[in-house]
Amino acid sequence: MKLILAIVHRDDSTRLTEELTKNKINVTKLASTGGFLRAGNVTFLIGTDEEHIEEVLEIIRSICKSRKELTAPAGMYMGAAAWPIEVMVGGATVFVMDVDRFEKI
Ligand code: 2BA
Repeated sequence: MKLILAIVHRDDSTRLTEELTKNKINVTKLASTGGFLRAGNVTFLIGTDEEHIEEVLEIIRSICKSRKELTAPAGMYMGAAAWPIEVMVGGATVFVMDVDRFEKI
């Protein structure tokens, strides 16, 4: 058993949920916030067997696209507001972890 933890852009989260559930993949979504942009994103928890890992990753790849976001750095620079900077976000940040034990109680 593996746990996939995938942090995705909020604009991709509805389609990703639909596609995963359509393929009978169980998913839990958590509202999360990126530390750098301090903007909302969505964290997916997906518990699945090893043989489904690539299928899940392929679905995530097909839906989560990278995009540019503008962010205003915190604070002032020499008395003036700092210029917004552009950062590239996503497609998705994915961690795949081993699960020692899985029980539904
Ligand atoms: P944020 O922390 O809001 O980061 C958004 C994007 O800003 C990142 O996109 C990256 O392109 C850029 N960025 C982050 N830290 C930066 C820095 N110190 N200097 C310059 N640019 C920086 P992604 O890498 O695609 O990450 C998207 C979101 O995934 C992150 O949102 C965060 O919520 C999560 N994430 C990424 N790497 C992570 C990690 N190693 N552990 C936990 N969460 C992670």
